[in-house]
Amino acid sequence: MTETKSLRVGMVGYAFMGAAHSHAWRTAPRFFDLPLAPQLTAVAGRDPERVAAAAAKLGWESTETDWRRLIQRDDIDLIDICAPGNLHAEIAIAALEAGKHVLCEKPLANSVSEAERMTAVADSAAARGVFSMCGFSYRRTPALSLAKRLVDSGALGEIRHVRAQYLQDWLSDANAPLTWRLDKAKSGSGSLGDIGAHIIDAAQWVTGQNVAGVSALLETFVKERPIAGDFVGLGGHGGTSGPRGPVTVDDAAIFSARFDGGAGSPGAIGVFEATRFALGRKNAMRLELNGSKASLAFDFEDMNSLWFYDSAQEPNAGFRRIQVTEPEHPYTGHWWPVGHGLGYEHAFTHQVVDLVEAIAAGKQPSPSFADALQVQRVLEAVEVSAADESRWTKVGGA
Ligand code: 4PW
Repeated sequence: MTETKSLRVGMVGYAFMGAAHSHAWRTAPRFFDLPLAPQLTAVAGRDPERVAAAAAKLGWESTETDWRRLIQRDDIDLIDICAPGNLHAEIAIAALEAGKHVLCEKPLANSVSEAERMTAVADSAAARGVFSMCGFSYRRTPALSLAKRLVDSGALGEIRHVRAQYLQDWLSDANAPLTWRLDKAKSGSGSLGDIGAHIIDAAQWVTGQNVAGVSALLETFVKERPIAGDFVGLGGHGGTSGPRGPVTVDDAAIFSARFDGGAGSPGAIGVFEATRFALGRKNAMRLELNGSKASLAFDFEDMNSLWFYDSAQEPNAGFRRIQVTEPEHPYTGHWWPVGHGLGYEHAFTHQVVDLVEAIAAGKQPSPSFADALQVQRVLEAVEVSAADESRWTKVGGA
């Protein structure tokens, strides 16, 4: 028996996303037959004690305290970037130029110009067989993958409405700490880039249409929060008496949009909403499409379901629930029998599966940095529109 070649991974960052990615790298080869065997070779983080503890907990073989060392190491084939957005461009470009494949968390960058530079480097690296992918993990949720399959099959007809929401509530408490996600210099934007980017990507990917123009509002409800100190993570309580610092990002983003249609069909119109202040909504990442023949609706809080209404087959019968846990559905046949269902972490595992398969086949993985650059352009258009009293703003490059 020939031994499967390794894909030696070096990961930067080890907090929430780092834990999700570590789980995915460990789990993917246990449930899927992969052409390359992921090896959790090294994890990097600035604090030596914390990174050592994270490595032990998450299953990494060694540690570095400077991401540059990961890139210099010749026993690493792929750099997985789970660091805040202000580091993405520098790390990704250095890694690709050193011949390492890259998986980069979303949003791709903190600005369009960074994303453009990353995409140019990624495109030339791909020509040398060095590949990159942006971590829009929700694409790999089986029910959203099935939604894409249905749209591609023509089942919805011409798409007219796109309704996309990403609703969370972990910042509703005005004393939740001022973590890096609330610091524009590190995160680029707030709800807009952190979770709005996911619904922009999902809407564009499922419909096959790009957002061409927007009219937007951004709001910051809580202007100052307790300094985070050692706190790492989402939400939490930073106390009421200590020093506070300014929140420099949006708490909520809403915008209306026109899509570009493509291939002779008129574009859809859309509404988007991203907030971390929707009390009671924990991870309501939702997409609803209304086409000329049928409609579909997805809500991550009910992630093993896709709701479908076909006007020809079931006139006036309302939406039908498709239980997306069966072997014929995307990814699900590799998991549990008789419809036991999947969770948040599975999309990250599927992301690793698709990335490893693309690398082994010498093909560009999806979403590419170019796909993520298009999302970045929408984020920028939203900010430009919101800063100018919601003026209609064309998406750059569209
Ligand atoms: O992309 C991630 C989402 O899946 C975000 O960075 C944080 O986790 C906040 O929501 C979820």
